[in-house]
Amino acid sequence: MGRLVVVSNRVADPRKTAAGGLAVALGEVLNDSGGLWFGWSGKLVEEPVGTETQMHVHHAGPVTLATVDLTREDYDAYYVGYSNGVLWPVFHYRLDLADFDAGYIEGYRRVNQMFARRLLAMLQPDDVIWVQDYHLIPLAAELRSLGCTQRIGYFLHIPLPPPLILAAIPGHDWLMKGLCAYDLVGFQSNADLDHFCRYIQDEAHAQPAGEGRWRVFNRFIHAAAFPIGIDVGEFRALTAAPEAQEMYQRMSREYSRRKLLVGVDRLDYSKGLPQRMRAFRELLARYPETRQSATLIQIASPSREDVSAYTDILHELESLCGSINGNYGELDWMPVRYMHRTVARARLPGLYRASRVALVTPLRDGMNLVCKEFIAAQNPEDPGVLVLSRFAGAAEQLKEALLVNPYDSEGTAAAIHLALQMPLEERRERHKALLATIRRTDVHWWCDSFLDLLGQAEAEESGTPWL
Ligand code: GDG
Repeated sequence: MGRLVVVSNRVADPRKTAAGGLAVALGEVLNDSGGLWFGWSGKLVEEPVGTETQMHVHHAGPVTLATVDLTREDYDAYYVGYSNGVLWPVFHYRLDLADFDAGYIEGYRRVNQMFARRLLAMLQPDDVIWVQDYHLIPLAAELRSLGCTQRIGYFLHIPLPPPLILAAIPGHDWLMKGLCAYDLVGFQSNADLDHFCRYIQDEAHAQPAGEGRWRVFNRFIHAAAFPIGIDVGEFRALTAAPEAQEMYQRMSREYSRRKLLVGVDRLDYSKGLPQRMRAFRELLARYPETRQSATLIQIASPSREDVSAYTDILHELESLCGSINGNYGELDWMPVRYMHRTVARARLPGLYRASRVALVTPLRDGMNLVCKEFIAAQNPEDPGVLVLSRFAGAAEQLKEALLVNPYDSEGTAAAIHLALQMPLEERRERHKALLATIRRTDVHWWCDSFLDLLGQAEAEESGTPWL
């Protein structure tokens, strides 16, 4: 395979220890092939729309990191407006939160065109390009219209909803046609893949052309599911390191008489945090013995605070935590410990390992990596139990978790109660199966299997007109 070129909204230096599993895994492949990683620098400049902003090029060993700045107007329309104000809510089935402003889609297209122009100048003939996530759906179409004939793959990290929900987006046909300019389109789950296949059949008359292959808009594309994983080895090493050990000891001492439940999420309306609090309140109400014996630690790390739906969810959550503690707390026990802060990555595994139950209950999630991190951090001799939403992509794989419907607070409370009481033997059996699954489909498997299939996909025929 030729040189790998990764394109994503943000670029991470894979050598930095704060980088997550995805950056590390992509970094490894980029290192092997001496690759290029291209994206936004994270910097905003005050230049007028349409001027070419600055490009920054750094070399991290054999990997080249190339980033461009955005103007404030482009950022507001492309990132805050269209990516996070339209695509994020709609793809998470929240049409009620979408803000369909015509200016946003223009800015989204403008930034994708600018990315295409800047990237094209850096491409080599045998490059293989891998575009990440919802910010950059039209990138391949823009590259193709400039004459790019290299192989281009795309992976969507968030869910893809059914055709009727997608059709609520003004310009959905343009957006989805853009996906068909790739050679391979990857999804987190079979459910998302199925929605894509239905859409291109219903709206674009796509014809099946062999396993996972379609003929659509006069060209062939592949579509498949690649559930993303974590670097299990790296996470277990992090769990054994001094900072996590120290956290584990401290939490175990502090909660020696109580069982700890843990939730770790970006503060996002897709994560179902108010619903989780209502289920926990239901647990305290219906099972009085839990009142003195269970404590929920909820980390809600700050996220996208410039989008108004995020401040609404913050207030709802604060009010629920306050009322649960006010109604059920005792002088020597508070049911909920809620933190609107980011916890250092090195300490997270210690917190996971000290917890008897993890509550991973999103209303929708492409995959969800927290549940996989929780499994990786457990002591196999005395593991905790995973309570997982059936609406997380991870639920397709993690069948040995206790699967719940997060909208049903009574049902979720009953599952949490079961988790708190689960006998050791059953905890071990479930954990063993879950650990085997996340090992088999770790982030390296994800990367390799995507790139293998992209390597097999036919390269775009040169000169094919596009859009
Ligand atoms: C998107 C999709 C898909 C969270 N709080 C803290 C913290 N985190 C870390 C977790 C985990 C990551 O952030 C969150 O990953 P998720 O997968 O759960 O969710 P999204 O951020 O929404 O990611 C998702 C993912 O892309 C990958 O494809 O799984 O479905 O929505 O690693 O540990 N990390 C630290 N402190 C925190 O307070 N250090």
